[in-house]
Amino acid sequence: MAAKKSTAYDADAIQTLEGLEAVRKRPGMYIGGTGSEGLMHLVWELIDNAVDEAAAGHADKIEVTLHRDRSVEVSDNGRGIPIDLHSKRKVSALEVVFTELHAGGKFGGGAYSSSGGLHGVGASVVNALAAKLVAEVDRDGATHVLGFCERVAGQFTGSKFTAGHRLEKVKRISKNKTGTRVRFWPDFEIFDPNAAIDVDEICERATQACFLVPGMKVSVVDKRAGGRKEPFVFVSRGGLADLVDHLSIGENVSAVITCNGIDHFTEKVPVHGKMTDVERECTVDVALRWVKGYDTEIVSFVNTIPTSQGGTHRAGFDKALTSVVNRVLLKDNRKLAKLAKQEKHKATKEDIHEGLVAAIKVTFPEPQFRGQTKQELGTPPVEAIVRRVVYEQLKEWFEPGGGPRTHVKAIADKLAAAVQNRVESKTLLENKRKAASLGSTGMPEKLADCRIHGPDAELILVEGDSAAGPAKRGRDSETMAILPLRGKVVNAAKASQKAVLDNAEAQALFTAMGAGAGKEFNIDDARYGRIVILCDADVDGSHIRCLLLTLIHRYMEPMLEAGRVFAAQPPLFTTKIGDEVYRAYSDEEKERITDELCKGNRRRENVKWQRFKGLGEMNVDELRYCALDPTTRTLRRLTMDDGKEARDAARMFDVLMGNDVSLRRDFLVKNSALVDATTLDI
Ligand code: TSJ
Repeated sequence: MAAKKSTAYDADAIQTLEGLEAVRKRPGMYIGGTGSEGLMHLVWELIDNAVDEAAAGHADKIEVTLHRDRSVEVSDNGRGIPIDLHSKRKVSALEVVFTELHAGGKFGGGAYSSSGGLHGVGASVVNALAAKLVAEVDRDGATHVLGFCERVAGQFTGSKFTAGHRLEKVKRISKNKTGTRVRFWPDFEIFDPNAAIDVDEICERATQACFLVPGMKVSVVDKRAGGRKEPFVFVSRGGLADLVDHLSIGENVSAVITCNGIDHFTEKVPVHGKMTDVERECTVDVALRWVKGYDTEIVSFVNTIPTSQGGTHRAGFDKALTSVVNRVLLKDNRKLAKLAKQEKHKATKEDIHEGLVAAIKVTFPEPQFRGQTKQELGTPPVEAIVRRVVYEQLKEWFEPGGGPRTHVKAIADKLAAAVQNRVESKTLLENKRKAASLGSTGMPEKLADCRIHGPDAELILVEGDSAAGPAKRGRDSETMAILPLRGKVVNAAKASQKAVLDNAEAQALFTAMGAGAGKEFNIDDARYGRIVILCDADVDGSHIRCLLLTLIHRYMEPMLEAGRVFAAQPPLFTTKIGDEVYRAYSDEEKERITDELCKGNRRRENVKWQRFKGLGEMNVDELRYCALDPTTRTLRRLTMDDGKEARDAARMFDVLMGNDVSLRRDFLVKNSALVDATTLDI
């Protein structure tokens, strides 16, 4: 619908609309795309604005409603977007927010100076990509409304729209009631018709935001067809301490420790083109705890923005932690006395990170970001501020009179063991290499090695001896090495480093790779460029694959990161029609192929599928076809996410189900991406 001519649309307004047209011409530049992800961006923009108002201390309730007509509404009980006339444009500030690119809610760093800035695309982008938008502001004893039809400001009355800049007062309300409500109807001329809003993703993001703004209550209501009946409501009183608790997996070593403080710094910023010193106040909030195990989870934020790449706040935290652990917590530790004589008793950052769960947040105006994706905090003086706060408060917690003694001792024991383990396992690994049943080549006896090593060589881990024979015969012995796994593979999610290095199967794998293990692993030394896991398609096979992947994730992570770990996927079913062999990797595929085969006048019951035999029962040709020959086999590339999933599953093996094997099987079948049939050819 075009703007009616009841109000003359002035030159300024037309110019601003041209700005919004630019967004419609290149939506990808502003929101990444026109699919579901792009649509989600618009929702984030509204939610982030409301969260910023709450983070500034002006709101404590946010409501997100997904309406049946595909519109989305976000409201808060903050001060209400200002409605007074904007000095330059002679229209309301509210209209400017929704029509001027980059005006956002930021007003040049005034009231919102500690908010995101960089991550927000601005509310005008929401309007630019909406067919219709209605903003309501509660303040000064009334509800004020401004609508936008195809980006043009005005008022909706029933199905009629009248263009104009004036806000309508639609209701008298209590003087104390304030807030902002924004509802928009995405323009499906721009968005893919099936672009959809994922309510779970909204709940997840809302939960995260709640940890950053303690006391803020977020509700998410899904009124769409098939939506959840109950609204999702979340609030965190403990903030970062709750977040750390939420991120803790497994058994805790200590309670959550919190540190907070405020300090100031000055920085030079251009004011009217002149470099001027301005003083900034910086708030530091940190929460941390150790859990059993070795995984590290450290998250950091500036204001309400996640900094996945860390930055100066994270650096200050790491430095403080390393020095306070060594100078206070582990000072004169008896377990480290022997190592102290050789000057090997100092805990490294990596030792201290074992089992650490931490959340770091700093709050200050106009943060600088750096790095390719701008997800790293750059502001230099923040490092020293975080370092001071964390050092001083952890020192107090570790010293007598601070935290509970049992907790302090448990942390000290854990970190002393980490130091010991590191120093010992270095020698252990060297000794183990010698002690393992190694042939004259220094390689494991059971390894059938290939002739050429390096990036093009491949190490195939084969479950069981019976499959190893055909695998050896069917491979290309130039570049493919076979390592049969006979014994039990250690569960690296739970075993100590020492127990892992003691495990014969793990040793054979590390020795064959020849690149060390754990922190010492150096991918450049690897004798093979790829690892291929070849296990049966049944539950036991998935279990072994899960353990191998967990082992690789913990001790050879760079291989996984570089995308050099694969799982071979033997078919689940085969059938032979004449001379032609058909293979199916899932039930659906089996049905699809049957349909295809019965298009003529063949009857379904004449297509007899054979369930996959064990790898050990395959003949050389079958094995070559589905696991060895690069031109015919199907491999699935395993990712870091698969590694994490395997680790979590491995952790659960007995945490959740004791030793009940059947339950464990169900769990594996349900949860493991390791048994799903997503495939990838290389
Ligand atoms: F994205 C958005 F702009 F559309 C939007 C903004 C959406 C939602 C749901 C909420 C908001 C929003 C903005 N909530 N609260 C505010 N606050 C202000 O814009 C505001 C209020 C008062 C003052 C002041 O200095 O008095 C300054 C600002 C920026």
